[in-house]
Amino acid sequence: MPVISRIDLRGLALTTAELRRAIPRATLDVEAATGAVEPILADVRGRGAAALRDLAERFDGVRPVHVRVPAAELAAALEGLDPTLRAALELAAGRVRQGHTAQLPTATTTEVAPGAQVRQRWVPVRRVGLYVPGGLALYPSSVVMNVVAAQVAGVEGLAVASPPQKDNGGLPDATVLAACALLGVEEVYAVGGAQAVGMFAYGAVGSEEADGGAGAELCVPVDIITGPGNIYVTAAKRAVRGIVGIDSEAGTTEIAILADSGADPDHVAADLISQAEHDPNAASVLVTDSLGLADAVETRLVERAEATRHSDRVRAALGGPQSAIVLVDDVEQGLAVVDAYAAEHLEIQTADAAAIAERVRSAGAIFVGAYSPVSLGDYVAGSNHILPTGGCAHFSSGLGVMSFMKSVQVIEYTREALAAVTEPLVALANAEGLPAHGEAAQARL
Ligand code: HSO
Ligand code: ZN
Repeated sequence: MPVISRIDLRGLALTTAELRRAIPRATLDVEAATGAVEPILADVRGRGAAALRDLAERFDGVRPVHVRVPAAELAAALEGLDPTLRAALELAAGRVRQGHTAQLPTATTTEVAPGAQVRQRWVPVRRVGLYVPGGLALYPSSVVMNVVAAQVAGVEGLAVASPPQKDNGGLPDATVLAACALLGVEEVYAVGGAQAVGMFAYGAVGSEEADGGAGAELCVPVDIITGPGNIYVTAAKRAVRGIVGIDSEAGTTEIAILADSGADPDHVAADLISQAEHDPNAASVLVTDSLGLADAVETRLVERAEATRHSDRVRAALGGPQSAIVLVDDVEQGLAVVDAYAAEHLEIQTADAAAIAERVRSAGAIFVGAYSPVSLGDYVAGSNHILPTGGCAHFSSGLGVMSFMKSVQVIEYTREALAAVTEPLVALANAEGLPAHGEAAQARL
């Protein structure tokens, strides 16, 4: 079996719908997971911390003593953090802070007529629940992405949840805890999966002494839940949406690379493998008009997949139906293909890469040129790595300060300005059969 399959689109004039289906996606059925998460959400809602401990035992293989991580454990984790790693986290956080500060929206004021003012101002939500996955890898970098974006937005209440680890006495991973402490987050829970989403959406009361006693308020509900996760986390977020706000769906990772004959096949292969190592269902897609590049990348994929630490996972991801080398006639057709695919991450490694990137409508994040690999954005670029997957980039954006903000419209008219529009106001009110609306304006004049 080849390391990766090929899809040949050369010579085909595809319709928009055909373009969207040209690259298959992993069949991870979030809808199907909904049935599994509903009882979990109901259990957390009904029994609070008692349910959280039972569910941790079942799904994480450990029963946490502390559902909320004690302050002393956070301090100890920061104390024990390797200095090199600390410096790396500080660099990452600094760049993400810079990149996100520039995103802050400005209020607008419009004088639509003399004395007639409409304004829009932006406010952060009060409290957020930030999810940091565990599972096949550990994600202190996702602490940085979630927390810094929320902090720059001005959110006052930040709570982080991450799965309890068997080898850390039922606490989340030590580096995850250290990253929280480093960024000043004091409220951290050893809760993973759908149960974390339930806790954030409904809040949770304590059940033991370690929670402050049975019935004590352990976790207060949040306004918005963000962060990446598996299909159960994603299904749970869908289920509680409306009770709380959620960010876009950030599920199993995807990388698409649009490359021409000028790209370095070894770099292309390295980048495809870098995201394949996340998950056997990860998608790695190369779209190219160069048969020479396709062949050379395939050779390098075989060699690198063999040598890499997570060889089995990488081979599963590359060999899955969601990964492929796609042959196109030219970069122009390739652009249409990747735009229709709407990858979480899109690399452009072609001549005039910046100009091509400008023409992409749909991608979670675009990495331009030979020296901007996806792993740069995963850690230290200054952008956010919590990005829409599964085609959600067609209609949603990666995490940023706007994910934590909402706008309020403010209307202020003078007597004269109101008088000037009362006639059309009354006409509209009467047309809708709502005369009291018109009378509310007329009564003032
Ligand atoms: N590529 C992942 C993020 C990540 N990579 C975290 C390494 N650590 C999804 O964008
Ligand atoms: Zn990654």
